[in-house]
Amino acid sequence: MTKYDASSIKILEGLEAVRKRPGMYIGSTDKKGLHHLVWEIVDNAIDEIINGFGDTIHITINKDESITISDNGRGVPIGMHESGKSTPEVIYTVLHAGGKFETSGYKVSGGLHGVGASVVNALSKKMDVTIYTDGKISNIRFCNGGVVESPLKTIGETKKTGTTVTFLPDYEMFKQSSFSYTTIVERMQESAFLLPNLTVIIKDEADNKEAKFHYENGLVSFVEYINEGKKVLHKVINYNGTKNDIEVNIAMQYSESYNENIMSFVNNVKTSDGGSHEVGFKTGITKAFNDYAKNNNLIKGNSGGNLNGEDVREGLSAVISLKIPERMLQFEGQTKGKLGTPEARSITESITYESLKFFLEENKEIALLILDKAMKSKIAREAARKAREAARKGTGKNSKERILSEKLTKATGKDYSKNELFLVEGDSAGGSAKTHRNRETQAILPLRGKVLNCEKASTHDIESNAELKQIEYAIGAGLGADFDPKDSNYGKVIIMTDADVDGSHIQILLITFFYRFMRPLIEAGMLYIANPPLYSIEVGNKGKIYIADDNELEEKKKTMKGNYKIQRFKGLGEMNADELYETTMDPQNRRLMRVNLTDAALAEKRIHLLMGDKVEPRKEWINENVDFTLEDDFRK
Ligand code: 28F
Repeated sequence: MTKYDASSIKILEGLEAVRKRPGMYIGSTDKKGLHHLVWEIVDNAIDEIINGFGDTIHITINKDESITISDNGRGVPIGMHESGKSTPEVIYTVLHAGGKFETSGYKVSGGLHGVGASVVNALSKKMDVTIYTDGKISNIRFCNGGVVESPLKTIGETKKTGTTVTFLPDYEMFKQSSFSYTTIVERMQESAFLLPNLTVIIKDEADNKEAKFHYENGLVSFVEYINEGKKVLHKVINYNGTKNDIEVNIAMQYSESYNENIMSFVNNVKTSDGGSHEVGFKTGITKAFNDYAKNNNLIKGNSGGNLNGEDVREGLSAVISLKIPERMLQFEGQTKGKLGTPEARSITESITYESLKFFLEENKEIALLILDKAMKSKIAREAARKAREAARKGTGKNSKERILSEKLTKATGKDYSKNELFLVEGDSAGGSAKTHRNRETQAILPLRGKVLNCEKASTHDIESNAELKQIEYAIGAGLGADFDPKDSNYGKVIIMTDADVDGSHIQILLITFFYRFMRPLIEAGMLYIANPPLYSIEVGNKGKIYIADDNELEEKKKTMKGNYKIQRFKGLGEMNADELYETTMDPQNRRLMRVNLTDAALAEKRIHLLMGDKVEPRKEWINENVDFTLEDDFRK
């Protein structure tokens, strides 16, 4: 039996504090917060492996929506703690016990990492810890947010070592009540790329899915994975170096695409907002290519000087991984996803510059291929800018006003931040939207059919595409490197399509366009998708109610009495102008979804998969993700 002494009461109070304000400990209680619980336990297993003990992590999503994570490390020590409790009991109930165990040498104290296994316990209905060590199998169980249900006891003998943790989150505290196999797979695959001696096996018992990751070639495999399906210009370049205790490891490769895709990690944790190491990397490659071009007389005097950063990053995929001692770690930004450490900039820059300089000298053919691409980017960029400037000023057939006057119905209000641009599928829906809109704040731009697939488009291609040029001019904030969301004529850009497969496709195509050419607009949270209702129900003469989706319809039907008429909207065009405004455009009633690139690389990878040349992976992906999970994953 558990004795409730003073220290136990203190512990329970600590756990209660977590349950009162989970957001303080795990950031949020949405999908992200729920999975934070998993990362918390997984990171302990990874730490043990980084320390040189064990090499395999198993993750199983169980049928009852609990999750089991195990490693084959040394096993959590099972001895008694000075408090009189077993070490595992302390680790899983005392807040910050071991707080990211000091052993690993490279801790990441930025962000929410390492809040401790006790936080997971506090937010779980059940937690079961089984430890294989000292020839014994030991088990301890908790319930209801960290209450000891069964203290540590020996339950068998074993020659194995390791730790297995199963927990069932208290789903009443979360907005989502199941784990996402895809989310776990994506994150663990990333870990496997970063730790070449790690093997991860993930299972979903409910769906009979399984994945296994092990990448002996680490970052090189990571970049190959990012560039899968693209036409690459050369083998992956991989270099590393250490200065002042900072370890730099980088893999990079150019492809024929026009995208730039740089991902960075510090102590195996992703730095989503970049920071000093990325800045150093970018400066390093820009210098190395410019020096090489000059030394080999490849930049002609009159064509106007250096290649800029944008030019040398066109078509570049790179993964940057740094190991920084804890005492030198600095993180910035709201989510602490940006590295601040100043030394990381100069060290990454000099290691990049020296390594690349050497590589280019040794690999003339590759150097010329990349430089040729960068020069073309420079020329295209300059031509595009000139064309845009001419269009902005001009009055001729290419003038901005002329191009827009044909299609755009402007908002009359002058407070740009309050104005909204609706990109509407089809002229008929566009017509309805024009008729009944808030004239002051809402502008309408109808789109004809499918827009250009921008996966492979260059800035020049956009300039010669009437529809995309209309969008560009309507927003009025430039394109690509010149784009600045502060110049946007609209605070919200809203994609409004039919709720069918074609509509979804148009959404993906438009998101691809914005992702490639106006990414800061997405980052600023200014891109949205409108959600037209799927059904309306009419009850006698009491008027209509609108129903968002099938789930809501089922719920509603249960409450309906007497006669009623259900109508399914096949498209925006089936609604009259009033209905369209009331359900989908009126800020009081509409349900907008914000397009959110939490993981640009993933989106990039997906867009590539869905939009690229290869048909098979696209089919496979769509088959695996029915119900258009894609849209969902672009959003929070
Ligand atoms: C499924 C999750 O949590 N694995 C872990 C270890 C190993 C040790 C340890 C963990 C000791 C005193 C803190 C073993 N032997 N997987 C895991 N494996 N924790 S968590 O020690 C915890 C510290 O307080 C371990 C020797 N030293 C450390």
